[in-house]
Amino acid sequence: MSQESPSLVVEEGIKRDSKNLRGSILEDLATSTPNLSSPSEHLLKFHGIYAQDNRDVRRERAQAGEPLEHIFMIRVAIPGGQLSSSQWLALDDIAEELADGSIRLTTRQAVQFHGVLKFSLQELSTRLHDHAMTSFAACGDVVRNTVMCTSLVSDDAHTHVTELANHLARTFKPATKAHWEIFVNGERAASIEPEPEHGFYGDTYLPRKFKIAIAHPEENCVDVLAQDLGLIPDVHPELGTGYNVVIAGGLGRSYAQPDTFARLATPLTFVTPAELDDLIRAVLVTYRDLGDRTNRRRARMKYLAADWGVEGFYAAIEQRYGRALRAALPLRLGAADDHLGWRTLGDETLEVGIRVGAGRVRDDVEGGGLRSALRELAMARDLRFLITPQQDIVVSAIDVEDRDLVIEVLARHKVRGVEQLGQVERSALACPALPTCSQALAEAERRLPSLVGDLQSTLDETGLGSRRLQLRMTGCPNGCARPAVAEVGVVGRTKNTYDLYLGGGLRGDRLATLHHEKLKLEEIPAVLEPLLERWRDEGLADETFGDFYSRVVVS
Ligand code: SRM
Ligand code: SF4
Repeated sequence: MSQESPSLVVEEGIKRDSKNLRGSILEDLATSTPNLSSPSEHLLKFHGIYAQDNRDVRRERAQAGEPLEHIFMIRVAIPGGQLSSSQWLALDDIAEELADGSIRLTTRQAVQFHGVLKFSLQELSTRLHDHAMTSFAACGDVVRNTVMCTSLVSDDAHTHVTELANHLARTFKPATKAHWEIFVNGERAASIEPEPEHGFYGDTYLPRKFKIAIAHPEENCVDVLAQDLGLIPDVHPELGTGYNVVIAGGLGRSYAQPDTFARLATPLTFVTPAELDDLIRAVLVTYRDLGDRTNRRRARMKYLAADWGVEGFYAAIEQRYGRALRAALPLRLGAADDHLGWRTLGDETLEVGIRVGAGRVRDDVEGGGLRSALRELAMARDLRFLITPQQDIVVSAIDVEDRDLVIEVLARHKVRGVEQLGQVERSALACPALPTCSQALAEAERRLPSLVGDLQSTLDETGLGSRRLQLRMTGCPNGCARPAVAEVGVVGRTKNTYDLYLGGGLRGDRLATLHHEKLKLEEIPAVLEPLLERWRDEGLADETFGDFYSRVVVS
C-alpha cells in the first residue's frame, strides 16, 4: 500500500501564490480595519513586519467585548549593526512619532519598533528608505540580518571583513521589488531596470529563516555556532586569508514537539574570499531543495544535518557546489567580549560601548535618559553607532578632543558607565516576550532587572561579586536571547515558571544543560547559591562558572 506523503504547510501555498511577496498586502493596507488578512500577515514577515496585539489588555478587552488591540512590530535589518548619526536620528524620530517611543536593539544587531499602527506602516518604511535603511527581508523565509562582531569594523587587522555583512545582505536579498512598490514608492521602483524577481530563492523561498554571522577570530560575541552559517576569519597556511565555515546551528525548541532541539554548528570547510559567495549559495540551494516544507517546527537547516548525518548532508552541498570541499582549519573560539567602556582605535579615534538593558533604548529617568543622550550625540557630531549582538551600543569614530563632550552628555542624562555596572548586568540579555510577542509563555525583558538584582546580591553574598556571570532570559524555548549557550539560561515554561539551564559559556561552544524545571523566578537565586559556593571553593584559577559547572557538575 502506498503511503501518502505529508502535505505542504499552508505557508508554502501563500508564498507560491504571492506574486513575489505582493499577495493582497496593498489592498489590505487600504482598508479601514486595524489589521490585515491572515495570508497578508504571513507575507508581511518577509517585509520585516509582524502583526501583534497588546497582550496586556487582551483579557480586559475580551471582557468588555472589544476586539484585540492590533499593533505591529517592524524589524529594520542593519547588516553588522552599523549606523551613521543621521540614520540614528531618523530611527529616533520614528520611535517618537510612529512607534511606542523606544528603539529596541536586537540580539542580531537589528532595530525593532513596537506598537506601530497599520496606518503608519507605509510612512515608516518610506522614512527608512529615505535614510538608506529597510525592514525588507529582516524576517521571513530568507537570509536574515547578517551579524558581525563590531570590533571587526574598527580592527585594522581585518579590513577585508569590514564590508562583508553589507555584501552578503545585498547578494542574498530576494530580488523582488514588491517591498518598494507596496511600502515605499511604486512608481520609482517600476522605473528601475527590470530584474528577474525570483533569483535563486525560487517562488517558495527557503523552508524557513536562515541566519549568518561573521565572528571575530579572537572572541565569539556573535555566538557563531548558533547560526545556520558562521564565518570565522582565519589564515590558511597555503591559501592565505579566508574563512572557516561552520553550518547547521540553531537554538529554537518547542515544548509541543519533543523532536526539536538546539544544535551547535559544525565545521564545513575553509574558503577564500573569492570562493565565499559560491559556497554560501550552494548551502542555501541545498537547504532550499531539501529542507522540510511539511512541518515548520522542524524546517530549520539544522534538522537536515541531524537527520541525514553530517557526512550525507555535506555530500549534498558538495554536489551543488561542484567542487570538493577542503577541510576546515581547527576551530579556536575565544570568550565573548562585551565591547563596553572606552577604547582607542588604530586611527587614534575613540569609541565607547554603552550598556542598554535588554536592548531597549528609551528615556526612563526624569528629563532624559539613554535615548536623549544618544540623540544629543548624534546631533552634535558625525559618529558611527554600532549595535552589538549583546543588545548594547558602541558609539564610535569619536575624535580625541570630543571625549569630554561625550562623557558630559552621558553623565547629564544619567547613562551609567561600565564601571558602575554589576557583573551580572554587564552580560545579561532578555528577549521582548510580553506584552508584544505572540509566542511568549512568560515575562522576560520586563522581569530582567529584578532577576539581575537578585543574582548580583547572591554573587556578592558568596564573595563572588567581581566575577563575570552570563545570564540570558527568554519567555519561551525559541531562544531569542540565546539562553541555550549561556552560563545561566532562564527559559519561560508557564506563565509563572521557568526552566533553568546551566553550563554554557562565554566561548559559545557548549550547550547548557537543563538543571531544574518549573522554578518561580524568586526561587532561582536559592537554587544557584550552593553551585556558586562550590565554584568559589572548588573552581580552578580563573575558571568561569559555565566551565566549572560543565567540568564538575555535568561530567
Ligand atoms: Fe527570535 C520568533 C524576537 C533573535 C529564535 N523572535 C521571534 C518573534 C518574531 C516572535 C514571533 O514569531 O511571533 C519575536 C518578536 C517578539 C517581539 O515582540 O519583538 C522574536 N528574536 C527576537 C529578538 C528581537 C530577540 C531580542 O531580544 O533581541 C531577536 C531579533 C533578531 C533579529 O534582529 O533578527 C531574535 N530568535 C533570535 C535568536 C538569536 C539569534 O538569531 O542569534 C534565535 C535563536 C537562534 C535560532 O534561530 O535558532 C531566535 N525567534 C526564534 C524562533 C525559533 C526558531 C526555530 O528554529 O524554531 C522563533 C519562532 C519562529 O520563528 O517561529 C522566533
Ligand atoms: Fe518571543 Fe519566545 Fe522569542 Fe522571547 S524567546 S521573543 S518569548 S519567541
